[in-house]
Amino acid sequence: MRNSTPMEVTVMRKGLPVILAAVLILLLPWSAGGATVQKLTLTMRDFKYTPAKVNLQVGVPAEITLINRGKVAHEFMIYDMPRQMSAMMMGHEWAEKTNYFRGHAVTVEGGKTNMRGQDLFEIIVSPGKTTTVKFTPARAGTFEFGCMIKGHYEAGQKGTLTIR
Ligand SMILES: [Cu+2]
Repeated sequence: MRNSTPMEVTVMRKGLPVILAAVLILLLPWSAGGATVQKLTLTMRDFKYTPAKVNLQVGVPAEITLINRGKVAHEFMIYDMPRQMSAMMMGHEWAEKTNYFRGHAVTVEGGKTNMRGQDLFEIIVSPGKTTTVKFTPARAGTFEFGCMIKGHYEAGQKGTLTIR
């Protein structure tokens, strides 16, 4: 700017509102429709999730795609970080008690689901299948996701979901 000729300054002054208008037009569909979706893909294997550490933003629609590349079915549930979860039944109880999806509107495309009352509790994905889970995280914190099928959690099929 310091070396600009008067001509260049004029162009810049006239050009700025046009550029601003163009930026606004580009941004409008995103802000107006809330079209931003945060997408995550979790691959399920016998017996782990990849990646095992993921992040989501609170208040932004989320889409989690679960791909089962294992030889057996796997579950997906999100719950509070457990202090200790040695036995499988304890795990299921904890996951149910602290189920992240409580009070959330959740859409699941593909896969089987189990409900607890009005709330989605777990999603079961068959080998070779893909399931998409859509919801808007309402609560921030550090949570665990895991598969509570006998032996799977114990073998390490779990991960950490941080919601900010
Ligand atoms: Cu599993």
